[in-house]
Amino acid sequence: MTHMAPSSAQRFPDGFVWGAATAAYQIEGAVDADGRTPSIWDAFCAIPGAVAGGDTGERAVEHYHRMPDDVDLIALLGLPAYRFSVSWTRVMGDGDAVNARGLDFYDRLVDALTARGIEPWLTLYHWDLPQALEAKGGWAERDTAHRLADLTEVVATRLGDRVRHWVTLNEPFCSSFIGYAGGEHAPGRREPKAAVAAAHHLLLAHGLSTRTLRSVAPGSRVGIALNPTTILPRDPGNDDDRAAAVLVDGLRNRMFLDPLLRGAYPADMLTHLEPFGLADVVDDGDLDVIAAPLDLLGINYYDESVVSGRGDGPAGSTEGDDGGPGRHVVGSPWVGAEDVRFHSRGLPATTQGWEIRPDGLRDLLVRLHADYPGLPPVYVTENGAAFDDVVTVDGIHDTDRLDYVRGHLRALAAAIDAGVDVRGYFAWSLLDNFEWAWGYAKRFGIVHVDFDTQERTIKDSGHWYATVAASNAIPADGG
Ligand code: PNW
Repeated sequence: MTHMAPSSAQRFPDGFVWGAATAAYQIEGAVDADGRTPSIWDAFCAIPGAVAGGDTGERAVEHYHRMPDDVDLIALLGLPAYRFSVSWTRVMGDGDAVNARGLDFYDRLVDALTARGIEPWLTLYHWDLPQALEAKGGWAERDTAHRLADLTEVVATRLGDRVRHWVTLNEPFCSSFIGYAGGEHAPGRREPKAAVAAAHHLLLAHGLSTRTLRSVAPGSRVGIALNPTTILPRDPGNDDDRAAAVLVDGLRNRMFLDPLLRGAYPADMLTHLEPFGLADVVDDGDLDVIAAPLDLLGINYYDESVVSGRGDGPAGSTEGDDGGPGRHVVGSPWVGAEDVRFHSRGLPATTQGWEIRPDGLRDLLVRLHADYPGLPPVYVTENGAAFDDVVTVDGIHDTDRLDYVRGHLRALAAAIDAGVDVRGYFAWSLLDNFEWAWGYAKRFGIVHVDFDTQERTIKDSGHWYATVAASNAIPADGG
């Protein structure tokens, strides 16, 4: 990099929250332990070609058995907050009955965190629907929303005395459109109408869970983690490209932001998704439930997208790659917009081909602040990058990941300067882990995991991030 480092440290506002994030299926392993039953990800991993390398979460990084050591690692990094998710099928088994041994694990985790002064941020749903519920139709069924509220009640009743920060859902765009239309994520269905129903039922589940949290764990702070991003037309002067960008922006961003923050689906999405039954699944009163006030908005940020209405790029993929990382053929998550093309800009990219433009984070946050008056306080609930690690005798010098995080933190500071109320940042991820359809081929950790020995080693990015958290600032020397 040739740009000059800022001459003085960039400080963040007092009380800014620094943390790292994980998700249950990506780290826990122990899929049969203590009464856990299969989720859609266990079932999806068994489909030949669904996940690169035939990888599964069966072992993952053994967090279920190494939890106390992993919590020590968070303490060693000096991070004041840790975002994790609860495995639905550990806590509720096949659906109705509470599985005490599974719930005990999260009780121990929360105790371990609070004993070390680490604030738990609990995500209720990070993609691991019980397979038993999928067998009944999954998120395409309205009843599933009520089942998540049941889980919320169980978890909040047990942990609500110690957990003050709750995230209902992680990235409902992915759980609905990628899981039910694109098929690149579990449950691997390619049914556009089911995906649209799933999107609404996920939002409803968020609203019902929020309501439950208000009554069971009063005083807690409740939010949702979305993954909005900027959708740019390849040629801003081309009508087709501009129209494609508006459409993709609708499906990825406004479909979720508008019901939550404005209490209504966007008019253009109601029209666009009319043939796919959106209006049919929305009952009277649903939007009031969905739009209940939030205490915080989680933003997971990785990259931007450039689209055109036609052309020579790969059709309908999520991130510009043609097809999934596994070998099976995946469809398009872009319901009714399957002809949209995604393009690269030739920028430096991560090993997933996700192009790096840190200022995109600032631009996104400034836009959200402008478009949604009354935007709740924002926390970046995920940000990070997949790069290959070179393990050397004197450490893991992941300069590329460190640069990525530093660039995005500078962009975050710029968003705050521009008036956006941003109050925290969680690095994705604490540990290298099971990266969904990419399996173990992509590493996001600020801590390296040897997938054979399970040994954990803090990377340079992790050491650097620890200094940021300790000083509440990006160091002046840039190093
Ligand atoms: C997010 N896409 O996943 C998830 O919240 C994490 O669990 C995941 O490990 C992380 O980001 C890195 O991928 C995404 O294709 C997966 O648009 C795919 C997409 C977006 C987010």
